[in-house]
Amino acid sequence: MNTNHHQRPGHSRFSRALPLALTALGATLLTGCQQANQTLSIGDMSSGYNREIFWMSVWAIALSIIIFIGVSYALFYTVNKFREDKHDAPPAQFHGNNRLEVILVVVPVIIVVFLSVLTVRSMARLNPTPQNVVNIDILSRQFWWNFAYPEAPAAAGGVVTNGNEIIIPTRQQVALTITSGDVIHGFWAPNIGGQRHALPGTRRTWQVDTDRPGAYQGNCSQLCGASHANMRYKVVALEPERYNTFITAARAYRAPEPAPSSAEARGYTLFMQGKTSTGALSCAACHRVQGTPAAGAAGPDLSFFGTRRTLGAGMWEGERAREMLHEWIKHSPLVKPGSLMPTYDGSEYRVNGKVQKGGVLTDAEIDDVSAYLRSLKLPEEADYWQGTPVIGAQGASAPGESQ
Ligand code: HEC
Ligand SMILES: [Cu+2]
Repeated sequence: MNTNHHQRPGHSRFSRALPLALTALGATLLTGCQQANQTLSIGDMSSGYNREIFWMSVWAIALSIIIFIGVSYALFYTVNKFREDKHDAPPAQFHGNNRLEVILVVVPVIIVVFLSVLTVRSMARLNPTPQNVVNIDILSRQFWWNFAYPEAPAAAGGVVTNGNEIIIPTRQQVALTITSGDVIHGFWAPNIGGQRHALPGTRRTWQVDTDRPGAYQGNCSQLCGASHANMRYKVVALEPERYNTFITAARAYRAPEPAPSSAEARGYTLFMQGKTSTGALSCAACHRVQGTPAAGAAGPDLSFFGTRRTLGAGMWEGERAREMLHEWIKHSPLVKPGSLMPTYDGSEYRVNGKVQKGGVLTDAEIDDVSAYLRSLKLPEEADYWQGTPVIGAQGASAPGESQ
């Protein structure tokens, strides 16, 4: 049907469609990035890390598109031009073409070298010499996180530490040093950039940053056990002045002393001593509360628990977290599979496959302990949730609004 197959292939339709396709692709990428600023995404351009990775991808993708078009063109051109024709004599045969072979080796080498240079440059930019950085140590354990500030010693002893909520300054490089207390976990807060594995016995440091204040969602990104998907955290980025207010208050913080014979005071005693008559273990054995004798390290730091908005390593947030606190203390392994916190309703739970039996606290006693925990508040001006927009959460909420 096509008799003019010795003509040059008709590529005018192709060349007209190409700019259209590229424009569509560009538009998709751009709108994608705009939305990404409000959701859980590596396309969040507030992060220098993400910007660097984005522009590297643009180069890599652009090169790939150029190569794809070049190769496709050569392919279709050749197939069309040298199509077999019954009436043609066999085409002239030739062997070897030095010029062609050199080109086919040199061009890919140039492309690979170019991409390597870009990669090394990005790596160097993402980890500049550690000056003027904020250092934070991350400890990951089944199934929770501790964030410690080695440069912020607390007046009450130890360093400022927060469980499951990490506070960072905006517009500054933050050097995170991660390790694991048990199996391999993964730190992954897409909006601030940079995923890292937490390996037991190893400390690994990398840098992240963001220009925009907000509370960003973080998750464990390495399958680590029953509650891997419930091993979450919040990255709360504050303007530098607010960050400094937080750190200053956190350094000076001592857990408030409960008024005599209040619910908080009864809760304090139970928290510190447990209840031997019913076998209820002391909370202080596993949890630290800055400015009290509680210095346990088997569970997340609870120093500012009253200021926190999450519970169960980010399983619940806001109002829901408040509602769940009683249930949590009563039997956390029931509401969070694999939780290594004992039960306080006498029910059985497992630690490393071994069945254990929890001690007992009455509902009233649990309410007293909850009241004590809620009293563990940073001063108002250091409340890092106040007015912080929540970004990338399931039910993203407006500034200051409680979910
Ligand atoms: C044997 C150690 C141990 C004891 C004793 C213990 N906990 Fe825990 N606790 C943990 C662990 C481990 C977690 C983290 C569980 C998880 O998220 O997977 C935890 C988590 C918590 C959390 C949630 C923190 C957050 O930000 O998600 C609260 C609140 C808490 N414990 C309160 C208490 C109270 C109150 C008591 C005493 C009545 C107590 N714990 C006794 C080990 C313990
Ligand atoms: Cu994990």
